[in-house]
Amino acid sequence: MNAIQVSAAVRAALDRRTPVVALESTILAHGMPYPRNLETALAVESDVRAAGAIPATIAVLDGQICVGLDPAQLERVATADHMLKLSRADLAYAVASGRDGATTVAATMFCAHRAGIAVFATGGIGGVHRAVADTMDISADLTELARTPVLVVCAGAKAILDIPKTLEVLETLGVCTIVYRSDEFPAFWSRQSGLPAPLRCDDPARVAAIFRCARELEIENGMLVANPIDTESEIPHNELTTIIERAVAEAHDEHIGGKGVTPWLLGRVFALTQGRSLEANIALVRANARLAAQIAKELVSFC
Ligand code: PSU
Ligand code: MN
Repeated sequence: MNAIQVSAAVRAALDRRTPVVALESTILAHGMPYPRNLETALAVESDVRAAGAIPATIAVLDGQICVGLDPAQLERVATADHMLKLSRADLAYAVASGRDGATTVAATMFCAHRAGIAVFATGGIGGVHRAVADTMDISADLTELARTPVLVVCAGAKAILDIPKTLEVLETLGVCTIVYRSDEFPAFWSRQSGLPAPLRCDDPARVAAIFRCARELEIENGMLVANPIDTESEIPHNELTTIIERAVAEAHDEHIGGKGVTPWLLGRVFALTQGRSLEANIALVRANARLAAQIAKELVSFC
């Protein structure tokens, strides 16, 4: 079975040891409305190229895990209304049934590693949900970070989550969590979360050196690099507090559960901020792609 199809451009980059950055597709299919999702996908890919790396957006199309999408495939992911949301748990189902699906952070890490890609950029990772005591809802992104040696650049954990518990779980799972150029762990749309950075690093070359060292030590975990959103694009933490509390309470009242929780909450925060959250989300994912490309370049120059 050849379920993983690596595009010619990504294959050539990997063979020539050109830096490659993996990108996920759930953010496109379930995290942003059309047409901004497609514009963002194209902008993020060109940001990666401009920074000297090759983008590899990952999705499942007709049961094929595609690593590296062309513009028509990106459009299909951004417009199709039948895209499944695929975590590790769902990948084999989607492949065996010939389905289309967008990959979450967890599934994208898995596929990237299988394809030989070490660096991956996203917006915000999933984590421990605020209602965890009732729902046991803890994103599979955290367990994937514990088991798959891929470096994930994000803007922290989404502020709709319980960030203190998310950081505790990352520590328990042994995931090296580094904040880039800040002493505070960022909260996705905001630079601040009120929580200290577990570790701090100010230089892409050092981040690459740490990842490389983890490989040499045979620490088989992933690594998380949290890149705070820039000051001009952020929505300050205190402005979001009541909006997020309201969205979380509404999700509970509407009995939103399982895979639907994160997309639903992102949609509610979009509505309650009159679209400001989307502009922040686009700015942060583009910044993460640029940083990931810099780290990927440092990583190839090491070997
Ligand atoms: N980053 C974004 N928007 C998103 C996501 C990340 O800016 O929509 C997606 C990722 O695919 C992540 C998922 O894996 O949200 C988390 O979903 P869940 O909480 O169901 O594990
Ligand atoms: Mn969940």
